[in-house]
Amino acid sequence: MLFTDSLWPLSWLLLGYPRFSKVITRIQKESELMSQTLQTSLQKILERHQAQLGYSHFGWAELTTPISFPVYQEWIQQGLHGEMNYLKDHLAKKQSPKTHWPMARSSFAFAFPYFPVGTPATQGSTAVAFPIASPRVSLYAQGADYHFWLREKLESLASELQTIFPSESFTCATDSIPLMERDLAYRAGLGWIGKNTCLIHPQKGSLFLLGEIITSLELSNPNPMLPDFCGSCNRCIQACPTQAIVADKKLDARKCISYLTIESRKVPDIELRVKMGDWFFGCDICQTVCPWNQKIFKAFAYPASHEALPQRPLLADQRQKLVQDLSFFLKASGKQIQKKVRSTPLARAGAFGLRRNAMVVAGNQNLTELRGEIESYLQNEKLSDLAKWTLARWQDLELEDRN
Ligand code: B12
Ligand code: SF4
Ligand code: SF4
Repeated sequence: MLFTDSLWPLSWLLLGYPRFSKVITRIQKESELMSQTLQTSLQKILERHQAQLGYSHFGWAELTTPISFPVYQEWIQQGLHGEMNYLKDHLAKKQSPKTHWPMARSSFAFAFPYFPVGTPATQGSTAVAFPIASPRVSLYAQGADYHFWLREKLESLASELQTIFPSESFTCATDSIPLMERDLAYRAGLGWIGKNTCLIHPQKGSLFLLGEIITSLELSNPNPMLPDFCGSCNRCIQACPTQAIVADKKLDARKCISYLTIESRKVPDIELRVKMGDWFFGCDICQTVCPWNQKIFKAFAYPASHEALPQRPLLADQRQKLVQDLSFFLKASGKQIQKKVRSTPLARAGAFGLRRNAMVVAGNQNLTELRGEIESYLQNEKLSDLAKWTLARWQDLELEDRN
C-alpha cells in the first residue's frame, strides 16, 4: 500500500532507486518471515490436535483453480458422472472455489483413516451399532455416517483456530461440497492420485476420507506434492470386476459398483448385474488389491485376499445370516428400512436402493431361500424387471451346477 503506482516515481526521486529497492527487499523479507512464523505455528497447532481428532496426516494449499480441473471438465462432458447431476452443476464453483466462499484464500486438508472400522476414532460421539453383519459393505460405510463424525471433529478444530485467529474465517467441509477434494489434498501434499483415482500416501495407503477447513488465512503449501508411485502396476485396473477404470486415473462412474449401489436411483444395466457380485453397498476391490494398502491390512490381520474377490465364498452359517438380513430389506416398509439404517452411510441409498441391492446379491449368491420375497416384486413398478432377472439368474446357476 505504501508505494502505490502513482507514488512510485516520487518515491524513486526522494529515496533514490538503490535505497528504495533495499526497503522493498526488507518488506518482502519481513512478510516472508511473518508467513513462515504463521505456518510454523499452524503446523504446531494441528500436530497438537492430531492424535485426539484422529487424522493421519494433513497439509494446506492455496484455494486456486484445481490442477486437474480440465480433467474434471472433460469427465463431465463425456457423461461419465451418470445421474450425479450435482457434479455438473458444481462445474463453475469447482473451477473458482473463491466465488462460492468469498472469504476463502486457502484450505487445510485432513486425511481421516476409516480402517480398522467402527473404532472410536472413526465414529466420535455419533457412534452407532451397525445394523447389519453379513451383506458385503465397503469399509468406509461400516459404522456411523462420516458426514457427522468427521464434521464434528473438524468443527472442534475450526473453533479452536477461530479463538486463536479471531479476525479470520474458518468453514468446515467434506464430500458433498463444490470442491475437488482429491486435487486439493494432492496440492497440500497428502498423497498422489493413483490409477484407481484414489489419493494414496506411501505410508498411510488410501483407506482414508478427506475433510477440509476453508479459511481466509493466506497460506502457501509448505509440503512438496508427492510423486506418483503407481509405476508399472495395473492391479486395480485388472481387478475391477466391471472394468470401470477405463484409463489411468479415469473412472466411468456409471460402471462403478460404488455408484451402482449407492448413488444411482436406477436398476443396473443387465450386463453389469453378474459382475456386481455380492457387493451390497459400495466396493473396495481397487483399493484392496493396491500394494500401498497391504501393510495396513497386515497390521490388523485383515483377510485382504478374500475381499479382493468380486464375490466371496459363503459358509453355511454366513449364508443363513445373509438370507436373514436381505429378507429384512425385501420385506420391510420404507419407514422400517429408514429407521434401521439411520445415521449410517446406508441411508444414502434409500429404501429403493437397498432393496435393489438385496436383489442383485440374492441373485448372484444363489439365495433361493428368498424366492417368496423376490416373487413379491414381480408386479412392482420399478423392480419387477430385476425380480425376473434374479429368478433367471438362479436358473442359470442351477444349470452351471449341473454341468
Ligand atoms: C462423485 C464421487 C464418487 C463417484 C465417482 C468417483 C470418481 N472416481 O470419480 C463414486 C460414487 C463412483 C465414488 C466412489 C468412491 N468414493 Co467418492 N467421491 C465422489 C465425490 C463426491 C466427487 C468426486 C469427483 O468429482 N469425481 C470426478 C473425478 C473426475 O474427480 P476425482 O474423483 O476427484 O478424481 C481425480 C482424478 O481423476 C484426477 N486426475 C486425473 N488425472 C490427474 C492428474 C493429476 C496430476 C491430478 C492432480 C489429478 C488427476 O482428477 C480428479 C481430481 O483430482 C468426492 C468428494 C469431492 N467433493 O471431491 C468423493 C470422494 C472422492 N470419494 C471418496 C471415497 C472414499 C470413495 C470410495 C472409496 C467409496 C467406496 N468404498 O465405495 C469409492 C472409490 C471409487 C474410486 N475408485 O474412485 C473419497 C476419496 C478418498 C481418497 N483417499 O481418495 C472422497 C474424496 C470423499 C471424501 N470426502 O473423503 N465417489
Ligand atoms: S470401487 Fe469397485 S467397481 Fe469401482 S472402480 Fe473400484 S473396483 Fe471397480
Ligand atoms: S493398484 Fe497399483 S496402479 Fe492401482 S492405484 Fe494402487 S499402485 Fe496404483
